[in-house]
Amino acid sequence: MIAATGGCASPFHAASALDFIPPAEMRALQLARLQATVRRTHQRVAVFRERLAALGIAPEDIRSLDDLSQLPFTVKADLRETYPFGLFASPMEEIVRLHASSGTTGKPIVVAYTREDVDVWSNVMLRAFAGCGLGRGDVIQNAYGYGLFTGGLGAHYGAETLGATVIPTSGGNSARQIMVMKDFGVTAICCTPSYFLHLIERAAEMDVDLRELPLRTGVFGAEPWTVAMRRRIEALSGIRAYDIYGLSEIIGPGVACECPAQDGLHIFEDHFYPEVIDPNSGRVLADQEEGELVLTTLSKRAMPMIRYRTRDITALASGPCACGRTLRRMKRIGRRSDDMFIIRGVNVFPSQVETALLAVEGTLPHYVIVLSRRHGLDEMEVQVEVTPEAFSDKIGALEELTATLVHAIDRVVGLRVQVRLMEPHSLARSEGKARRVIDNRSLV
Ligand code: DLL
Repeated sequence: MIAATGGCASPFHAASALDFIPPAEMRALQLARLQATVRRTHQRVAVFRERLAALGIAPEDIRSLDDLSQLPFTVKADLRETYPFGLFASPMEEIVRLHASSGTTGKPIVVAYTREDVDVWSNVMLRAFAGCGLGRGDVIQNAYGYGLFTGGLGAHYGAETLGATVIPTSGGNSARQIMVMKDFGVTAICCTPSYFLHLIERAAEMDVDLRELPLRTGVFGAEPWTVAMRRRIEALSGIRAYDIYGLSEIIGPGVACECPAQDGLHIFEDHFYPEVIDPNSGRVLADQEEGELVLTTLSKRAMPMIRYRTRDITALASGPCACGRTLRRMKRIGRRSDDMFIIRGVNVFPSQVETALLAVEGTLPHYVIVLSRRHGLDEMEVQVEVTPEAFSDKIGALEELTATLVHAIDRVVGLRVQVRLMEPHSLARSEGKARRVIDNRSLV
């Protein structure tokens, strides 16, 4: 019998049990937890109670998982408007941790955890790591930032619960990261994919060949990265690079993670119920249809989220996975609905540009997109670093490479843009989430 909330004497055992249960059992568990979550949120969160009242819905109306689609969405603005604690469903005496995520504007959003929530979080992170083939005996270097960001502590507790050895390096001080990696026998690393690319470079400068170290696994997330980027990372470092997804509003890292099949991310759906909707109409889409991911927490106590609109674009995958897990999968997130920008009427996502650039030999996986406005017209320049060999080529060869890149971007995006080849190491590196777009259009 599975308890309605997380927790089990042996976390490792709990990990495998729920990842492989028959879908019908999972649905029954989800429904019981959903009903409990809706009742509790209705009782304790005024905003939610008022919204249900306005729609004439009572918690008892949720009789099936499909009934979830009657409930109103929650959006980021709800967190801002109730800042800091307005969506909490537990009193402060029961809350053991707060995290915060800063947006691009104004105040951060604040998220809360009870002791049970932290246990659930550790459990899903344990399952994420286990799914990437990690376990006791692994030495995990955790280079996600420790602090208000959920990445550091989320991965830390998960790695400890797994029984692995965790080294809390946090982000930054790259030379020390490489020293630790080499001297402490690190077998796995967690950080953003862009920061790992930076570490690959630092290692080369320090004459350390990552391929000769025991390092074999990377668990990367917190920002979009393409399959082309994964290939580059794996080829340069000799590791397997897994994608992990999550967001502060739902729990932090550990909402979903890849497995050895590297074919979509398994959602820990006993705790997070996924829907994909049409971002314009709000209609729930079928499996395989691409749209905005909406998540409902099924066991969160301090800050339950009902139908939270993530803005992340994906599709749910049905059908069995080669790894045998029965957890549903989602496609890797290539883009957010709000990182799209429009240039001369064409919708562009940074991930399209990344895919186009990395398909061309001679480029390095470091780029930035600069948007500006000249004489009232939008312009887009893609600055991309190229290999030292390419950079030292004759002018004719550089011109040819530029033309190839312009053409490659045009093919994917449908727009001829300017491309500027940059010397290796000339673009800024990030320790956390990379900034891929610099929009100077409002400056004019
Ligand atoms: O980035 C939590 C996290 C930490 C996830 C470490 C994975 C690893 P936030 O700072 O709240 O939380 O940012 C959440 O980051 O809505 C996505 O847009 C983006 N994101 C997170 N993981 C991925 C991923 C953490 N694997 C926002 N691929 C999310 C693409 C991702 N985007």
